[in-house]
Amino acid sequence: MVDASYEFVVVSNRLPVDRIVDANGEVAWTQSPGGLVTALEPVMRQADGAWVGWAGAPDLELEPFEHDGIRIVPVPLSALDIERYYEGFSNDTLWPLYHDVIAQPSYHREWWERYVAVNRRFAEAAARVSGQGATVWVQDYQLQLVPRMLRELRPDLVIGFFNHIPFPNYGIYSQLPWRQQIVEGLLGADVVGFQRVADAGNFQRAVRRVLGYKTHSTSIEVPAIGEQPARHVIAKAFPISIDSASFEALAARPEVRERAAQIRHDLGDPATILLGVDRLDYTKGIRHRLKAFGELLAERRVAVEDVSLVQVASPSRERVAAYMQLRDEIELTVGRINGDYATITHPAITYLHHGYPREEMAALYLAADVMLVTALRDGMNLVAKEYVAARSDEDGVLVLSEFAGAADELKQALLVNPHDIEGLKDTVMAAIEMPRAERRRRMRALRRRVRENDVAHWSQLFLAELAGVGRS
Ligand code: GDG
Repeated sequence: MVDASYEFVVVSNRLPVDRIVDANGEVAWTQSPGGLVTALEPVMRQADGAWVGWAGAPDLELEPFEHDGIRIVPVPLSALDIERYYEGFSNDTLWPLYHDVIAQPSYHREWWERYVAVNRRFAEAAARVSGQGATVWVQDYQLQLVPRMLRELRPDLVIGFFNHIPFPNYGIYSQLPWRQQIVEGLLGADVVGFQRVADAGNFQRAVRRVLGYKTHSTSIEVPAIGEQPARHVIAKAFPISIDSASFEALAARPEVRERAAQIRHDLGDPATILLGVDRLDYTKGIRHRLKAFGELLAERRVAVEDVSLVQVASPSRERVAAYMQLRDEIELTVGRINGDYATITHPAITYLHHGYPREEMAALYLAADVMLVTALRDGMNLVAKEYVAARSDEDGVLVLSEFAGAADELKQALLVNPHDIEGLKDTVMAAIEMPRAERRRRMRALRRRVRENDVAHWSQLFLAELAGVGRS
């Protein structure tokens, strides 16, 4: 049994802890390294907080427990829930749709039914643990129906929602057979947060078109529904960030710096190291990046002795067909480029299909002269911000897609349209050839921005907006 007593409740698809089973079958929990946990931890401790989410493995019926001062409330998912709610509706319907149909979304009614059922389970779990008048913050596209379900169960709660991925324009959104239910689900929140101003605008337009409600600036007028009184819902941009100070400190550790030097050496001390770090996902523009680099080699604008590309593609959603196909395409391309241009001593591309510890990621950022973020569509892109935070030497060039949310903030990066392969090639060359003084000037400005808007600032802004609503 859990008391309905928590004043601050976070609801996300995944819990902020990972379950580790050792060789003796002993179970332990470790905190997962995400920025969200770091940002919310102080609020959690101060406000008597609970975190509701899935533990990451099928069919685990776990009692709530305490981890590092945070109440963890597991929500079980069966293998069929994972297949239909998570891999299906979340990652093969909503994900491609919300990223401007870069891949074709699949619409299946039984996936939708499972999405509704699982969202209800999360809402019920949150309703059970929330104290009277508590603040509940629901995270991301897997749980868009939770705000409304929760409001129906518990009208006393103050409810926030944050969408970590883009919200598409209405022409695309309107494809969704359940477009009305999703918009109504989100409007159960008092504050609906988005990464970019454009995302909040797209959502407001969807509300006007689907439901005919009026909007003024960031406010949406929701009329009385049944017993529920008329309300104002705020839809607004709150660009997320990283824990920049801790990332900077990590990158400053002597062993991380030594590791960075070692990486450069092991790659044959090329004049320039280009780096890409992404989950292996079709939104990240990895193919476009490889194509541009392959053409630069073919045209002899760069040589493998001088310029080396390291691509970390961490395994992701490996049971979804579009991701299997993407992996094949990328690995074929890497193989061809290496086959054509690598020498015994100098690979053209070092391709790593692994997840790495944070220390290794920081060392890679330090080793890289040029960071390539060429997403075709991305809510924010934290890798871009991590690269900047790591570079306390004020060196390194960030090449950043216009289509990543981070481009709204990181204006001193070299902004690119990754679909324009010629433009991308020219930008990569400009990054390789950029004089030290200009690199420094740009990196300083980027660092100022990332330091000022860190993830703690992000959560404070969001929660302050939510507290304002609660008082009105
Ligand atoms: C979604 C939105 C939005 C990656 N590989 C490894 C590893 N990572 C870490 C990175 C970074 C995080 O994962 C990825 O965050 P991104 O923001 O780049 O992208 P998504 O995973 O698509 O995240 C995105 C974000 O939510 C937050 O709102 O910015 O737009 O799509 O922190 O460093 N970390 C480690 N090993 C790896 O191999 N340790």
